[in-house]
Amino acid sequence: MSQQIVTPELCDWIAEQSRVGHPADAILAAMRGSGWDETIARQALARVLGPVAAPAVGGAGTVAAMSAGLPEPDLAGSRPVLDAGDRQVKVAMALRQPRVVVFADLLSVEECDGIVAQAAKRLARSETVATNADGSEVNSARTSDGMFFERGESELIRRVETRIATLLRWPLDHGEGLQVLRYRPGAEYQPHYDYFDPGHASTPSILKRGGQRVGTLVIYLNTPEAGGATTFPDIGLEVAPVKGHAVFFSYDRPHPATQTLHGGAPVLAGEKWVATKWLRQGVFN
Ligand code: PD2
Ligand code: ZN
Repeated sequence: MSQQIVTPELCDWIAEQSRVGHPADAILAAMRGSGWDETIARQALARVLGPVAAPAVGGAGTVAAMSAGLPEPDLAGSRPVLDAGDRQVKVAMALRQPRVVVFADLLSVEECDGIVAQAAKRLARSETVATNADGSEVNSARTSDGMFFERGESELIRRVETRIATLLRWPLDHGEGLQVLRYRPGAEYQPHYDYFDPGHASTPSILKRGGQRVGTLVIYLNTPEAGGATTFPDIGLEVAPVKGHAVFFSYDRPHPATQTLHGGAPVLAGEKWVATKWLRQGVFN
């Protein structure tokens, strides 16, 4: 096929296949078999069948089974405010495909300051800085400083983790410990995927502990003076960091077709602090 676009005829065909009982993954397989690019095919499926119309990591098959396999806030009814147990959280923006949701006021100002204070004592350079042949430093993908909290290690961390589990309807024990990053002016996080690369030698051993990552929540702990947006290059989205707000996205399999490439744009002035919660398929201990 030369030019591939999602036409009304293609959408009608997908709707008919679904109506007669074919699950989304069978429709995807048929499309791929007749030469459709996987990303375009998934976009078309999502447009016709809904937000999670793609085979889940576990490969269950039907649209209903797929939607059960990912963290997902309860966005039914387009309510502007969600009940996260101990706090009402605003939905500032929601995108279906890829699933990206921006929350406002997930954390209070005091909670943000509390996490920064607890993390600041333990910050270390995030990445080993590589050196060129002449000994000068190579700019690594992530030029921030970071640390990990143990899950549930303080009352504040437990409270925030419980809220996240309620909001995203994903068991608390399927989450990694919160990671805090501090970006100074000029620091950035180049675009990457958060899932573990299936082709990387270390991945099988990483997956023994909790399986793949299936979702990410980046919480902004301060508002930088300038720069530092979280960017999604595949979909042209930039989320401005605002203290207490957060951006959530999920990915049903470890593949670029999920369109979850994302990065942290350089901080231009001031500092940027974030806390990231990665969600796994299974129990992470
Ligand atoms: O700080 C960010 O905006 C950012 C961007 C990309 C954080 C992460 N990835 C991450 O923690 O995975
Ligand atoms: Zn990331």
